[in-house]
Amino acid sequence: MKTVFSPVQLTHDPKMEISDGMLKPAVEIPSRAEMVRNEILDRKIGPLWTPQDFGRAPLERVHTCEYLDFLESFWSRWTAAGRQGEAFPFVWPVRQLRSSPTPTHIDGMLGRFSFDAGTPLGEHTWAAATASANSALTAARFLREGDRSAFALCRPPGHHAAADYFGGYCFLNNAAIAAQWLRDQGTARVAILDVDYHHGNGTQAIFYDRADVMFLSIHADPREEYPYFLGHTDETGEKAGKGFTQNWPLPPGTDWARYSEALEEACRWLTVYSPDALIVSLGLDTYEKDPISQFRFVPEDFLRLGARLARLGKPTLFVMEGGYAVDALGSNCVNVLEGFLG
Ligand code: SP5
Ligand code: ZN
Repeated sequence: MKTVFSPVQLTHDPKMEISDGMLKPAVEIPSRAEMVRNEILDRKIGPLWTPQDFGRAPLERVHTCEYLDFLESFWSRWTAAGRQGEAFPFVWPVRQLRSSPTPTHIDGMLGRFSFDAGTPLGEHTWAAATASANSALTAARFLREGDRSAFALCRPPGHHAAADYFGGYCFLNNAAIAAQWLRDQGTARVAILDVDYHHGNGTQAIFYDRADVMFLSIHADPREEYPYFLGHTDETGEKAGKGFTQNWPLPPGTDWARYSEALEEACRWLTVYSPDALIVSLGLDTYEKDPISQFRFVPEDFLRLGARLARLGKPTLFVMEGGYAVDALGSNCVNVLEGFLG
């Protein structure tokens, strides 16, 4: 299985984040990607490729131009406003407040294009996020060219980012961009299975009214866990997409026995839908020792997960999402890939 990764993805290097309402050391850090890359090479999963630059067009198929312009120009606006260091949003257009016209002040723009304060933007965020998206696109290209599977070592992650807002350490929705690109290349039906501990709110929002991209997510119950405001069982899609979104919120403390029941249900949906390509939003934060999460996967469970996904028999693109137990991240991630390869 080919892996795609660019060292440019390491340049987004936040020091702090606002987590649990407090300023804390950042957990979505460059060493995450380095740990996974090293494990890929050590365990000889396959060759490492650097991404091709797909330009802006495939990003615009998922994100609004206004949002992409904001991300791209953010750092020059921020420094022109006399600000320094990484930036956090702090005011949002909730409910009765208006989200248009778009503010011209950088503080208003930050709130307009985000949904949380936990996601620092820095000087190199745009470069790293576009490199991450290009890794997903390049891996998708390998599927189009006939590979049975590919791994996009995406970091920063993507599944919390929607068409016009960032959050949850995510800026560009790598999995959604790859899914849309596959559609545009002629892949008729794509399914995204999101196994990150957190609900993939951005991906769900992007494809909510569509039947050509199914979205399935198994995650911690949003009543108890971030992102709190999406990911409930009654969210099943709308309009043409009715029935093409499914959610399995699970309680804190969920272990493999409970998780695999939900996974079997998701696999039944996938079998019936029979997509031409499967994209796995691969979060490793279901691990029992993850510092911000509360599921109880042991390392062998990641092998089991990979093996189960292989049994679906579909061309499969793995796109990395979360996972913050950095020392174990490489081995847990490669366990899924190795489990898949058999
Ligand atoms: C891609 C991804 O996994 N994003 C996750 C973003 C989570 N941000 C909120 C973190 C809140 C952590 N609360 C932990 C409580 C136990 N200390
Ligand atoms: Zn997560």
